[in-house]
Amino acid sequence: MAFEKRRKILFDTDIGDDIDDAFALALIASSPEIECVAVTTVFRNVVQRGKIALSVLDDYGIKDIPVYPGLIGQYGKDRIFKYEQFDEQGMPIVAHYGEDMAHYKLQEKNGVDVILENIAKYGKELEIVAVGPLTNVAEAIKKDPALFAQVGGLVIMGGNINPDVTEWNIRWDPEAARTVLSFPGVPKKIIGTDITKQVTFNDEDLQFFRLNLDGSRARLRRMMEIWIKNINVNPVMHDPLVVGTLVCEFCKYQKKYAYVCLDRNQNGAAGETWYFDRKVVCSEEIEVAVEVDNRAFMEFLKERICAK
Ligand SMILES: [Ca+2]
Repeated sequence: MAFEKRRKILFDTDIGDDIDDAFALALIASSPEIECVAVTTVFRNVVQRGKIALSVLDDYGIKDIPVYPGLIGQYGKDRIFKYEQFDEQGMPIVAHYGEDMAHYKLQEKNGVDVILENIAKYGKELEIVAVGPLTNVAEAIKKDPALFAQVGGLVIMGGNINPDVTEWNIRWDPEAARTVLSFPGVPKKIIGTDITKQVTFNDEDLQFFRLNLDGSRARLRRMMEIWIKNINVNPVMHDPLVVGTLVCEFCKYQKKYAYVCLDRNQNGAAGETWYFDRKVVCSEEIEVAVEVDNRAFMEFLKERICAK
């Protein structure tokens, strides 16, 4: 069922390594129900990520959504992927970045300040949609918790309902995830990989996107092919599902209390998300996705981002 109200969002993304962020941004650009006031990038080479974001928006005919670099996190210069290359300054080159994106210009302000400024401007009207490590969002909370408390909601891709599984976004900054998920008073929703892995392209889906991402969308197809070549599995639409739920309710949720594990040695691995039925220390209430209508979502995604 579609929602009636237009959703005002700020999109915080680590676009550029996994392919799903780019599809999520294409979905935002193709969805009149969503008004995106800003994009902020996070994790390592945030400038190249911003240029990739601008190129996707441009390819979808959107020129008025400003893109801001956020924080690189504590893993800025370590090798993470075996196919990874570095520039002359030792900064990792983002896999989906191409020289044809070099001319795009990011805004000068830092993403963390932009998150707070937009909360000050829009208050409860604004939702933050966070689909990368939660470094920027946590820093905004630390900088001005009273202001942050005025945001309308947080919609997060991350975690896993299975307590033994760590998920990328939480694992790369578990302290930030703890700060965000234990922040009281703000409505929160989270969709974990136990759900998002159900929206993986089957071979038919993949063929559809290969055929229909053409014209100005060919760059998105090129990024998809780079990802498939590097990872060698069909794309998984983690982040687009989160965006899709802003338009139609593709998921069912349960209210839980989320606890992010920071312990690297004893009681679990850093970045595990543990969900409880009642409040425990360092936890706050959150709606956790427990079910998805995966085929309905996939048809929606195809229709939206390949619309002629
Ligand atoms: Ca992401």
